[in-house]
Amino acid sequence: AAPGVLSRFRGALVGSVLGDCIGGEFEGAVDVPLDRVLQHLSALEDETRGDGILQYSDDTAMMRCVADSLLTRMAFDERDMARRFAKEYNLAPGRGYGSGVVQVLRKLASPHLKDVFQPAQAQFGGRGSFGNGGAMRAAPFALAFKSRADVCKYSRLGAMLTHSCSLGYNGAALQALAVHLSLQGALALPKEFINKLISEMEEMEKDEKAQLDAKALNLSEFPYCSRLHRVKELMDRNSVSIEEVISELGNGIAALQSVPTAIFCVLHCLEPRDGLPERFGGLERTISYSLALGGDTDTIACMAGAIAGAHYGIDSIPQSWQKSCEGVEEADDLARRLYNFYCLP
Ligand code: 8NA
Ligand code: MG
Ligand code: MG
Repeated sequence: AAPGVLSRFRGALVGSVLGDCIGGEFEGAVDVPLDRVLQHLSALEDETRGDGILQYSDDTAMMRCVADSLLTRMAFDERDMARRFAKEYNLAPGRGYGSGVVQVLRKLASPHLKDVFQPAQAQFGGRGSFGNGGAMRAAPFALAFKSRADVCKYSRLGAMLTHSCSLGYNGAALQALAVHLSLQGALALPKEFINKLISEMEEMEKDEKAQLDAKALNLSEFPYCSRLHRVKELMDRNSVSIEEVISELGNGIAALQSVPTAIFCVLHCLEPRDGLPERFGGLERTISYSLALGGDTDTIACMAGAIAGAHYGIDSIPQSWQKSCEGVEEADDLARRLYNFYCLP
C-alpha cells in the first residue's frame, strides 16, 4: 500500500539526514566502487561496530534551521532564518561548510545588518554562489507550503540568503518541487513527474536574471531544463553506466551538477538494479546508488534521500540505519510538527 502523508513527511526529513550522514564517508571521492558502498552500509547493521554514530554535516545543520524557522514564525521570515543560519554556524563551524558560504554566515551574524540578502549578493565578485547549499536544505519548504507556487517562491527566497546566483536558488526550487511532487505520490508516474519538473523549470529559466547568469557562466539558455531532458533520456535507456551518469549530469558541488543528478538517482532506483542487494527497498537503493557516483556524495544522497523518503515513507527506512545516524530523532520530530502545520486550515 502507498504510504500515508505523515509517513511521507517523516520519510522526507529522515531520508535527507541519512543521506547526509551516510554519504559523508565518500564526500569528494573520485571513484567509489559499489562494493565499498555496500561494505559501508552493512557496517551500519553491525551493532557491535566500534566507530560510533555517523555525524551530520552542513546539509542537515542548515535544513534544521530552515524547519525551525518556518515552524517558529509559522511563515517564511528571512531575518529569522538568516539569524538561525548564523547562530548555528557560530555554534558548530566544523560541519563541513562550503568555503565561500562561511563569509556570508559571518556577515549574517552582525546585528547591524540591514538587508539580510546583501551578504550573499557580494559573493564571488557580485555574481553570487551557484553551489548546492541552497538546494541541500530545501526539503522543509515542501513540507510547510501547500501550493506549488509557494514552494517555489519560498525555497528560492530561502536559498537567496546564501546563494544569489540564479543557478543556486533555482536549483533549490527544483529540489523543493521534487520533494513536493513526491509527497503527493507523483513518482508513481515517473514520466509525468519529470515532465512536470521540466515545465516548472521552463517558467523559472525564462526569467531575465536566469538568462543573464546562464550566459555569464557559458551555459546553454535553459540549463536546468536541458539537464532534466538528459535525465529523461537516461531513464529511457536499459543500462546506464556510472561514468555516463557522471559525465551527462555531474556529481559536483554546483547545484546544476547535483540536483538533477539526485533526481536521476531516485528515478533510476524505482526498480531493482544490478549490483544492489535484492533485499534492498527503494530508499536503500537510492542512497547506495547516490554514494556510488562519488563527488559531493553527502549532498547528493541528502537530496535524493529527501525525495525518495517522501515517496517510500518512514517505514521503508531500516531501523539500523536510523540508529546509526546523528539527528534522526530531531528530524523526525520536525517532520511531525511540519505535518501538523501543513494540516492547519
Ligand atoms: P559555497 O557557496 O561556498 O559554494 C561552494 C563552492 O562552489 C565555492 O567554495 C566555490 O568553490 C564554488 N562556487 C560557487 N559559486 C561560484 C561562483 N559564482 N564562481 C566560482 N566558484 C563558485 O557553499 P555551498 O553552501 O553551496 O556548499 C556546497 C557544497 O560544499 C556542499 O556540498 C557542502 O557540503 C560543501 N562541501 C563540499 C565538499 C566536497 O568535497 N564536495 C567538501 C566540503 C564542503
Ligand atoms: Mg555537507
Ligand atoms: Mg556536500
